[in-house]
Amino acid sequence: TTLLAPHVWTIDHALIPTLLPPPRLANSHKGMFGSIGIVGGSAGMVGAALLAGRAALQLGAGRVYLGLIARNAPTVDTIQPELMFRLAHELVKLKHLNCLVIGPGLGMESDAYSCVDCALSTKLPLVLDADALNLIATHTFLAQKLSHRNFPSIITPHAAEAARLLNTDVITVQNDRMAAARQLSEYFNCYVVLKGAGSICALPEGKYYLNTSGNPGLSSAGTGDVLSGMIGTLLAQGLSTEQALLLGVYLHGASADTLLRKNNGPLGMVASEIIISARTLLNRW
Ligand code: NPW
Ligand code: AMP
Ligand code: MG
Repeated sequence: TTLLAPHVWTIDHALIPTLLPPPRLANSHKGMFGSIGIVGGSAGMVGAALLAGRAALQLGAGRVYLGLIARNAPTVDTIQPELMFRLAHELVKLKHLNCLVIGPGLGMESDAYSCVDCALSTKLPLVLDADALNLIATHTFLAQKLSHRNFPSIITPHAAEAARLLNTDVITVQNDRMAAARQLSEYFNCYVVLKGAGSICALPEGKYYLNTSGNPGLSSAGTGDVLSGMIGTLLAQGLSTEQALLLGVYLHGASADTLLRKNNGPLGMVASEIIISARTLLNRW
């Protein structure tokens, strides 16, 4: 890791050994690798929640539960039948979860709102992404509830979501990404991943990391949903919030870099491929 400026480090390959989960014991069982709940998937965007869930499973969570918002949502993922399905409003209250991810494809309707409200009341580490952030940006009550939480919260906005949260425009965010990440972290009292080329991670105590992995092949639908599942699964497996955040962000980009080296074509990659590539990398590290 390189110190770029006071309080600003890089996330690079040298940092990885300090972030990895411990080796699995011979007599381990699934209960030792955590249970994660993923809430999202409103009508037309069920895939976003499936991608987060598949990423969480493929990267080692003991159990993965999906709570989909869509009426008539599927109750099985036939491609990934290991995933379990619960009603969204019951999932946010499940007792034995170790982490909740909320937002991928969540939508902005009233049942989505009440799931975010409920999630913010739990003592669980939270990953808030996509429409959970858009709801927080449009409801002061939720924003205040987030900023008063006493348990770890990670928000993972892209530039447009960050602009909504800060009540500004995308150009302002992109012109000083470090300042935007700092303001989000201070205002909402949380960990921040400001996504995009060179994602910035801000920790609440005022440390910043610039990610060095990733490439424009990631500019495609669903890659952010995969990232939220990745960070969530590492939290559920017992990594500290800082470790899960830094490892998840670096692994996500490095998986895309590996795919780019293998099939360096102009069309980039799709989100599902990132999951598989990440699993291979994490097994190797
Ligand atoms: P444009 O497109 O250039 O005009 P939104 P979203 C603008 C779910 N998904 N980075 C951009 O401008 C998500 O989980 C479901 C990014 C556009 O106007 C959410 O729940 C999928 N955006 C929901 O969809 C796969 C930038 O912001 C707007 C930008 C909406 O999420 C896809 C896009 O942001 C998706 O993940 C920047 N640097 N600069 C599924 N398979 O089910 C400007 N924009 O409106 O928050 O939409 O990110 O697609
Ligand atoms: P989302 O916009 O929520 O789907 O998230 C997109 C994901 O892809 C984030 O993790 C971004 O950091 C990543 N990403 C998108 N475009 C690029 C890029 N040009 N370079 C590196 N990473 C990118
Ligand atoms: Mg997104």
